[in-house]
Amino acid sequence: MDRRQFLIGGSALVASTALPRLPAEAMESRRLTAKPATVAFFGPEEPATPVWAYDGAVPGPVLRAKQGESLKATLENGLADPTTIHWHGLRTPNAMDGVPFLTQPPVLPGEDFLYDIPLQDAGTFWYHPHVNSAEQVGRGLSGALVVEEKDPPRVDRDLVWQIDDWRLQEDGNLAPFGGFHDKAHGGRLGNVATINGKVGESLRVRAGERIRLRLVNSANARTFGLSFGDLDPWLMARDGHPVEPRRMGTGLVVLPPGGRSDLIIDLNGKPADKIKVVDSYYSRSVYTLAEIHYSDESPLRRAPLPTPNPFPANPVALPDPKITEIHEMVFQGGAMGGLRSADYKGTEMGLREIAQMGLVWAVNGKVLPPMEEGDLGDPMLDMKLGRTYRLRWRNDTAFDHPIHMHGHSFHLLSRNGKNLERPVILDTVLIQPDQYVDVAFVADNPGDWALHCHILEHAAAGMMGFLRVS
Ligand SMILES: [Cu+2]
Repeated sequence: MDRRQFLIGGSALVASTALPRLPAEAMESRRLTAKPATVAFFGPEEPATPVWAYDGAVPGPVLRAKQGESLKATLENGLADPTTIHWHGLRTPNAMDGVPFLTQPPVLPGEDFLYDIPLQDAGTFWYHPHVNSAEQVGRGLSGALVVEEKDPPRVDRDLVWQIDDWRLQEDGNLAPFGGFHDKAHGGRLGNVATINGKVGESLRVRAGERIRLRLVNSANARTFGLSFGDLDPWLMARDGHPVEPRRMGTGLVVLPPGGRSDLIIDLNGKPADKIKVVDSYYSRSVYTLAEIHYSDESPLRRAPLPTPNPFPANPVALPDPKITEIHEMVFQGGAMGGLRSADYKGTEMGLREIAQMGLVWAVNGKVLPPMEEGDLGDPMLDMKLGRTYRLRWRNDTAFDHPIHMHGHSFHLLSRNGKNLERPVILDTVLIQPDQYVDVAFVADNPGDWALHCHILEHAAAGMMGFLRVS
């Protein structure tokens, strides 16, 4: 029934102009069950894909909680393998960080584990296993985590796009995991991209709407570089942390694996317009990731909305600018990287010998041991609680590396020695070949914290170590 037929002849509903206050979500206290499931990426006519999923869905449920409250989630392991959950981007107590052997024993099949995390920061985060991550995340175990501000910015709708890619075979199965080629090159790049587990997402919008779009890249290895036609989105936050709002224009919204961006998009087009969202990060494979379709409805409001206010800052400590000592970490190795040999547990070894152990990357001339039981190696850096540290991460390889630090968010200061015009706080920074970045942070969270490349095949092949704060 179209209720508009009851409007008095010649009348139209008055366009609403005020932005609504979205209802606050209740604090999450829930179970998350990791277990096998199947999904039909291309509909019921095509072969289904066996996946591993939280609560039977790919991606897992969007968890919503409020800043200042606690996230309580019990992981129930219904897999045949041990697992954990890492809460990517949250500055958690060390015991809640989900890194096997470093911060907790892995959760064995049939067992469960309660994660109880005070939420200091608002923003867009995500969760995924940290055990055999390349396979467990690659098979579908991941979900978005939204921590709402105490007084959320007003928008008409608050949406999550969890972006992923999959390496699918024609029979519907995921291609086998663990290939050495992926480890030594750009990681496991997929052949099918999805948004919220769907191929060919089509977002219905109404002219005049203002939406907040939370982008999460949960792919193992693919960086996405998105453009939104002439929508000219506002970039509002990266990795959960607010930035000074700025128009993206025709610039790409770049999301490395593990990275997030919050956009505000004012849908200033006309009813029935269509917009293509294009991924062009890799110039050799440019494709349409999604479409945005305006409905035929009359515009929700007539006048454009003003510039959005910046989101409130999170309580991240400011690094002490007087600290100038730089700790350099040079990432080396991989295919075409020119590394001939490196130290492994005190012995200099040729790259071929190292590769026989499934390892192919090194940091400062050392191959980091796989972080397994009783074989964690030494911290890459010992830090004193409360002090500011400046790290320089240098990419001396032929591939991109999105470097991710646990337990802290860092200030990105410069790229290749050039200070950033606009400061950003991140937990994952994309470093391209022959680039280096300087980051700084206050080591204010005690414990052993993983530091690794978020191309998960790289992390599995020696690009994962840890920092100690004590
Ligand atoms: Cu890497």
